[in-house]
Amino acid sequence: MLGFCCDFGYVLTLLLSGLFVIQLVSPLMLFGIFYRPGSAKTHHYTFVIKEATYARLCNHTKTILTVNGLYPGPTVSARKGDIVYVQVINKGNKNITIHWHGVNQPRDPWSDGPEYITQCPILSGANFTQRIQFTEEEGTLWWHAHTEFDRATVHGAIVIYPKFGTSSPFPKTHKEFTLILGEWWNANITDVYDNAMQSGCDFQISDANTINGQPGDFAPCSANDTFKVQVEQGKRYLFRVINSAMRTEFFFAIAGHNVTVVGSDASYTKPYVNEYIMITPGQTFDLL
Ligand SMILES: *[C@@H]1O[C@H](CO)[C@@H](O)[C@H](O)[C@H]1NC(C)=O
Ligand SMILES: *[C@@H]1O[C@H](CO)[C@@H](O)[C@H](O)[C@H]1NC(C)=O
Ligand SMILES: *[C@@H]1O[C@H](CO)[C@@H](O)[C@H](O)[C@H]1NC(C)=O
Ligand SMILES: *[C@@H]1O[C@H](CO)[C@@H](O)[C@H](O)[C@H]1NC(C)=O
Ligand SMILES: *[C@@H]1O[C@H](CO)[C@@H](O)[C@H](O)[C@H]1NC(C)=O
Ligand SMILES: *[C@@H]1O[C@H](CO)[C@@H](O)[C@H](O)[C@H]1NC(C)=O
Ligand SMILES: [Cu+2]
Repeated sequence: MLGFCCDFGYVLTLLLSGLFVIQLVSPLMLFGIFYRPGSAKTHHYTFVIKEATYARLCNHTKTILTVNGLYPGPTVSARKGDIVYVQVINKGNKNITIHWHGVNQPRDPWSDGPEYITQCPILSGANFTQRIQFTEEEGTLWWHAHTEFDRATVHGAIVIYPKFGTSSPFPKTHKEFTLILGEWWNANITDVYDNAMQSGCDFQISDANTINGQPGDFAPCSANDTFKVQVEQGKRYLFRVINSAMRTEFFFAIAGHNVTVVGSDASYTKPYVNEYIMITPGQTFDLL
């Protein structure tokens, strides 16, 4: 599955950096004594994993697993160089992990999330504090559950702003918006996963594609809930687009406009103008 490929890459990197740590541990400790991280800040978040009731596509009211009752979940924002501590309190009915998609996690492998690879799941009723350091990343990433199919509803954006005194290499924007593209199943997510595991067949196709948890106004009963942003003609906006879908690649466009890609997966890109983007699961694009 596309969404998970990257994580195997991490494991290799982590194993390699593990070897380096053994050799570098004393120079690093010396360095640690003298090094003062200028304006780096520490942020604290609390993620309560819990069930919440949501209705989409007419009658389909159901409980889904969420962080803090929100679907999509809260945005984690910081500046490059900052450290974020997230206390995950699992009040849900499942064992779960949270993964920081695309963050290198140097020296924090046990906070990285893939279940049974870098950490055991956080048991239902337990809590675990994860440390995330943005050493290289700048732009847009996301976090998501890394257990079974739970990331279908347990996910949110990560926004990493430039360090104080530095700025993004693209023109100033009037405002910015985060668009999390995703999928909604009327069925119970655990059942969708279990059915595929038991039958060996493909996963049941989702009932709707979503933007920030809302099916578009083409979908039944969603006219009042479609995600909308208000913009002023002639102004420049930044859209942070995240594909949180389990398995769907999306084409994304803004009617009557071209988009300029200026970043992807928390790295800046050479500006690229096109009528649309194609975005795969796990990927992010920053668009003007
Ligand atoms: C909603 O539920 C009612 C009553 O159960 C049923 O008659 C109707 O067909 C349902 N509509 C949809 C779109 O599922
Ligand atoms: C989803 O299905 C699982 C397994 O069948 C069950 O334990 C869980 O309670 C169900 N969740 C909801 C919200 O119905
Ligand atoms: C969570 O993990 C524990 C320990 O492995 C296990 O006993 C329990 O059944 C798991 N809970 C669920 C809901 O899968
Ligand atoms: C977190 O778990 C520890 C035990 O591991 C417990 O003492 C503490 O009260 C828990 N905190 C919360 C907020 O649940
Ligand atoms: C949208 O909201 C209006 C006013 O509250 C209501 O009359 C209408 O039935 C709603 N439409 C849908 C599709 O939910
Ligand atoms: C988008 O770019 C194409 C190719 O450069 C151009 O032909 C078209 O007019 C542009 N569309 C808009 C809405 O600017
Ligand atoms: Cu991921």
